[in-house]
Amino acid sequence: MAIKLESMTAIKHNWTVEEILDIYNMPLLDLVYKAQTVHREFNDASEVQVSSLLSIKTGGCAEDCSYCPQAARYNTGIEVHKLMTVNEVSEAADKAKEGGASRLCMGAAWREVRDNRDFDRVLEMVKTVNEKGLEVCCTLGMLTENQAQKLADAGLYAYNHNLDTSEESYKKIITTRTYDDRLDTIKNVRKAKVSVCSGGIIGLGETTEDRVKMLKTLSSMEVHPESVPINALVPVAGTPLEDQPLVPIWDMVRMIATTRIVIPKTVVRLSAGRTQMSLEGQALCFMAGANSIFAGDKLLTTPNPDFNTDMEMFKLFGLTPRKAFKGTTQPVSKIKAETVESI
Ligand code: SAM
Ligand code: DTB
Ligand code: SF4
Repeated sequence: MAIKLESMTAIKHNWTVEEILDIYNMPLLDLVYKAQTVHREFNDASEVQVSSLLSIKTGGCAEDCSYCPQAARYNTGIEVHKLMTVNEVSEAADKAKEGGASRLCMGAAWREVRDNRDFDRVLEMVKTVNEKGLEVCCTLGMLTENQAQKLADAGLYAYNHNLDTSEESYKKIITTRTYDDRLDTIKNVRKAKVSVCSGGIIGLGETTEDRVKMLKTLSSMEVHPESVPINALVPVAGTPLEDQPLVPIWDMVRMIATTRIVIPKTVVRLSAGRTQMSLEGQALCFMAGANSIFAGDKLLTTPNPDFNTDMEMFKLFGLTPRKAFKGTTQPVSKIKAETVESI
């Protein structure tokens, strides 16, 4: 009979900045070893959750996020596009599923959701994608409790709303909303029992302490986010951060490993910036506990490795894509996040 070992690492919600900083600064190989050990204790290390991104409304955003090519005030030359039709989304969802994605994340360049016809259309999109057996995620900006509930009722599985950086550094990157606005939306998503996806970007010019403070905020949440995307800044010409140097792979590995250790059960997503990374670099990120990627040749507006390239990479590393709604037997359209997030 197989003996089930008791879990050796407790899940903590009271990590201090000093403790997290000590983890982040461990000798690199010790850090990766520790992160991989924690990862194997809590998760199936052979599985990677694959999400596909779809920009359902592109550009023209009122916010001033310094990193973002979609802010109307920067001249980035992206093609602005009004809200897609439900049919267009349905076709894109089929393509994502064929490519091996288990989750479709629909992004809109909005400051916040407004209760209007566009939102009704998004609810219809959520319903349509959910009925295809894909996990549906949205990232639409700020949400009220009522809007979060409407999305949940339409079949939304997860909502992405990043903290991006520490509270102190946030003010230098974005002035048109506050850190508390961000936290309030995350609370509203939680209340609607939708799975929370929240992480950040490194390479904005922040300090190590800023990175660690963001992880402190995420790991202090009463319920940890079910997924934490770690993005490397994609510097886009025309944005205030266009001249930022590329993030060294070692910083990405450290950030992923530290996230894995302080939020052990979460899905850590190796997000934007993979086109700038070698296969060896990405292998180290998986060793450090990353267990999700965005797949498909486009993120929202910038390039990303295509599905085939990533499937080759999985084959090379012996990884397999995780099935949608793993761990539940309920009909897809009735699924609520609370029943499916045990990984
Ligand atoms: N407008 C919504 C919002 O801000 O929440 C949703 C879309 S927004 C593009 C989603 C996330 O993409 C941001 O929070 C940020 O973390 C990430 N992002 C945007 N531009 C990026 C870039 N140039 N490099 C890396 N990540 C980026
Ligand atoms: C996240 O953390 N990263 C994704 C998704 N959530 C929405 C977005 C990355 C965007 C990169 C820049 C672009 O393609 O526009
Ligand atoms: Fe708008 Fe989101 Fe880009 Fe900020 S990150 S400018 S809110 S689309």
